[in-house]
Amino acid sequence: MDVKLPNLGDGVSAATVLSVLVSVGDIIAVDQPIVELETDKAVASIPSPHSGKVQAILVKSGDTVRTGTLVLTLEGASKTELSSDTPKAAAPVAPKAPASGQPSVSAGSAPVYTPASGGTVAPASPAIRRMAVLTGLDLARVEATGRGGRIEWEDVQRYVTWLQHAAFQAPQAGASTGAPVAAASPFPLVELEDMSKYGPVRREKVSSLRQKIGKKMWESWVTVPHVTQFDEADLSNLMALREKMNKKLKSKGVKLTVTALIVKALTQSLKAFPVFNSSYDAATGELIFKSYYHIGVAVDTPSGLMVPVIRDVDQKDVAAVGAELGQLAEKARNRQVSLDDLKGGTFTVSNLGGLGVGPFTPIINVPEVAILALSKTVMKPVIENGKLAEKPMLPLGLSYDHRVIDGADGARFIRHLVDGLQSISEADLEG
Ligand code: CAO
Repeated sequence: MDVKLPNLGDGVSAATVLSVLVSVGDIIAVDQPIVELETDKAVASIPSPHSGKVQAILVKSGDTVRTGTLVLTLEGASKTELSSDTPKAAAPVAPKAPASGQPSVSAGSAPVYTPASGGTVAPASPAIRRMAVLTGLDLARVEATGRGGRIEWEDVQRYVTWLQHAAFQAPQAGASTGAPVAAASPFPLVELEDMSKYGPVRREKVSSLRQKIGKKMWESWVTVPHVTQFDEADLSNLMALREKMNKKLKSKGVKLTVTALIVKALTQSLKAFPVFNSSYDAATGELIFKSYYHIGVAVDTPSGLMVPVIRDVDQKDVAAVGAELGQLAEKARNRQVSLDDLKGGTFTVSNLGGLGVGPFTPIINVPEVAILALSKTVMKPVIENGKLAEKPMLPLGLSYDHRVIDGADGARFIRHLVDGLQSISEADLEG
């Protein structure tokens, strides 16, 4: 039986095979990851829709694959084991070998690279063109190696690595510190001294997901001027409401967490301040206002941070939002989240409160323009109507893109949110 690549998700036409996770002769189960793919957006593994014995493998690391590409053939697979749904690309990740064709750069040596002659810019994806506008990178100098003469991210990486070496006048080849050969980095490289001279060290390859996270964080940090504003909300009302609702929902097997209530309540503030639910297209100087409220929730997984997205939160009741939050977080932790689950967010919530920490400054999940951090709710003494009272206070941190949001708007937004959380009622939590 043939196993072909499923739909890779909206807008994803091709992917690169990072690794093949099975071998000829393996007996595999339904939903067992068979290959890991990398797209412009994410790294994901593809689950097998059938069980059986692997007869032949038709792809290898580095191949470009598309929806429908034949991945492998199975013996002894039963049609009854076919998933009824089209399987989706699922979860991240595993260590990634350096992509073939990337320049090998010994620490300290100049990568071999011949920049394009300039003048004409080869075709490139909108993400690459936007990055070039934002950073002032001259794409006409980038040697294009993609299909049909397109500029790929790897081409940009090679060019930037070469520029970095040129800019910092790296030592000549042969002056290596003994570090292993490195793949091209998506970040500006800082020259490292040999740390083993101070004591024993151990080098460990980071996973592809870690590299993706790092790249996203770096892109956000260098392209978006961040401001973080802090406040706190008295959750007495919200926690009492949560307890009451959880009693009602117990029979349905749903348990609402504080995160679910806040994610739901937040959409009212986003509606009141639409710029917080927008993206900024710096290339055209336009704000893109979204009439949908897809909230990303940062999930701590064994492989690293992932941000699955709950769609149309404003149209769902809090029970549906809570159930979806639980399912997506579970899928993320089990590496079963699909590429589509990770896309299309308009605003992100990051709750580290369960880990017991105080206020922190979250990094904006670009191309969104703001992110909300939730920290540990603690009982605190507050003065209310002239009397000392003990209240569960939730610290909030709001980071926003200062290019498009002024401090006063940030203050108004966070006050609106705090007021909304403090006066929350069941009506606010309906679909
Ligand atoms: N203050 C105090 N306690 C909190 C809390 C907060 N802000 N948030 C959660 N908790 C506690 C609750 O007591 C909860 O137990 P109860 O059942 O008694 O309510 C317990 O933590 C567990 O909550 P949870 O984690 O199971 O569920 P959640 O919906 O609150 O959070 C999720 C879900 C996905 C946000 C969380 O599991 C997670 O992964 N958080 C880490 C996010 C992260 O890594 N952010 C950093 C990204 S970089 O900015």
